[in-house]
Amino acid sequence: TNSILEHIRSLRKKGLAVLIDPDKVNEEQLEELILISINAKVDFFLVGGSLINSDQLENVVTKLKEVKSIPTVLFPGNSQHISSEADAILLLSLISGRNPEFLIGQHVIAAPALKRSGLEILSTGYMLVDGGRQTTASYISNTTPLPHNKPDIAVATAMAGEMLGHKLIYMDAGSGADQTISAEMISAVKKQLDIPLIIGGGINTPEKAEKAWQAGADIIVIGNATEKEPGFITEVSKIAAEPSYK
Ligand code: 1GP
Repeated sequence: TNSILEHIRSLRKKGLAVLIDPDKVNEEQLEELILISINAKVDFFLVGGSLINSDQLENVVTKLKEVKSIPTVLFPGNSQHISSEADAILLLSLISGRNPEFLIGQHVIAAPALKRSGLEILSTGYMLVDGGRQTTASYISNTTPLPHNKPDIAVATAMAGEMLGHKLIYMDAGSGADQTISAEMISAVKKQLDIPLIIGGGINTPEKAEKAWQAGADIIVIGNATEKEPGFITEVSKIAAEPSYK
């Protein structure tokens, strides 16, 4: 079924996803994040990251799956980051980069297991954008992120991603980015896209969240800032509840 994709397409509000890095949360913190997310009516949990050093992915997914009101979507760094317990997976093709391993290589390795898993597959054109410092994602993927101040490259890349059949575009400045993706880049890309646009990386104030939504993000992803201060989820969700700009 395409239930999660349909859910994303039908979002009539500013979508909010909370990213959980299995390496960074203990059981107690996870419980707190879950409670706050339920109250804040978060739309999705994303679970994963470029590098997972612990063996906690499966445990975290199992815990999140107890929450019936919020779907759990995997955000894998490679072909090993699969848990059939989740609802769906962002099958990321790193279209900002030129490393075949992350464009198609890992996908070939993962395909048989993905098919067996029964996970809903969300084909996603994934674009890393320079956020002012080297991120784990660009280091691990051995790719150069898109320049911060070149919206035209971002537009052409996202267009190519949609034309290739991706169902979603995710532009990411990387976890803990100093600079979020500019409003100019978000709105330029959004204007040329008919598929939902996900924006993340360095969103650590309600103002930055609002700016990204206002520029045209359908879903924003918050990770780092929620680990530091789970109450951030509540603050951001208050903005999400305000009438949409679109
Ligand atoms: C990173 O877009 C996500 O892949 C979220 O970034 O951790 O900086 O919120 P932050």
